[in-house]
Amino acid sequence: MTTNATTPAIEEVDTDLLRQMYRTMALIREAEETLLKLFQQARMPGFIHSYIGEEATAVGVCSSLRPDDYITSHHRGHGHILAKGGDLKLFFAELYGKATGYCRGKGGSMHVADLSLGILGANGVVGAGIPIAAGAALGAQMRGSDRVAVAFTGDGASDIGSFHESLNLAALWDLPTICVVENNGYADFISQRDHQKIEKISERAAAYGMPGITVDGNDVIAVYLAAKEAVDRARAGHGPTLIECVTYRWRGHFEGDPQPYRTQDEVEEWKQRDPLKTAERYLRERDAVSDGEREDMLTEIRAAIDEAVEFAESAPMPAPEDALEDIYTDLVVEGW
Ligand SMILES: Cc1ncc(C[n+]2csc(CCOP(=O)(O)OP(=O)(O)O)c2C)c(N)n1
Ligand SMILES: [Mg+2]
Repeated sequence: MTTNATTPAIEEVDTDLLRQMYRTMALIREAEETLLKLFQQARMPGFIHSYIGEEATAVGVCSSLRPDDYITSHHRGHGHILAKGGDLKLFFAELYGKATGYCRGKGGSMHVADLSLGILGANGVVGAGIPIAAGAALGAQMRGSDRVAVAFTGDGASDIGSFHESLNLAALWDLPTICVVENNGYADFISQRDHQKIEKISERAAAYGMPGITVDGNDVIAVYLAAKEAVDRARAGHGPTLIECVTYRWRGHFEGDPQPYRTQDEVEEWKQRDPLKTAERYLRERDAVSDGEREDMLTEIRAAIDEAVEFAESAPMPAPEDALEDIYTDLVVEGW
């Protein structure tokens, strides 16, 4: 079954939840904008794949999850970590490669994990998070637990073998997993129309024997409602769902990408569909946010981010002698 995006039932979403979702989206936007500034000032090392413009997807999906549910993320994963409740200080310290970071500075931007929050890891290998989520779902099923596992992935990743293999087995074994394809229109420097024949990725679900749905990935309510239905279904033992969230990345593939493959007009057009503005409109329609409240919220978020940056910048680098600690293989080669 493939369903078209439908008008979301706004009234089904509680105002407190809507406010909370807006706040988390604003937190992700502010954290990402701070990261960009730090990167431009050469204070932030490594590669940055910005999530700006896609916030409604991470937040809509993670708001439908319980704290003990699992997620796997990818190279553009900052939004997922923060939407699942990631700690700002540990997050920033990890991105700085510091010893106090989530993975003691050994993971960086593309490998943030927090097992206590069910965040099984971002992943620099395209498509690699999908079988990990399927495996976590299989584990939950075998233990008789009702936890579900979400794999966040991209349109490019939906062409990778691990996507097809994971969805096939997930459907066959009724695994409690949800594959969320963030279709932001591009894989690296290639537009969707140049890397796959189909337009709607959710149509692939039919080939595996699972429901598939395409939603407006910039509308947090639409995403939340689709995710909630899929999560309820998975938790009740009825198997996986493929959710395609149609969205757009405002920045280049990575910071420094000259973006010859798209026009600034296209970018500007999508900025008119800012997911934060849509969520704010929903709140204003309910009289649930004033300019003053919005400003207070942003001030509070910025203060928390400043504190996290300070924590990260003043933290020590990992000690060279700890390089072989916290790794899964314990291979000692004679003479090394
Ligand atoms: C297995 C693998 N192949 C190729 C790459 C290089 N690579 C990094 S990101 C990317 C594009 C991914 O596109 P998409 O899944 O749409 O995610 P987006 O960047 O749009 O969020 C590619 C090809 C990689 N990291 N891993
Ligand atoms: Mg993409």
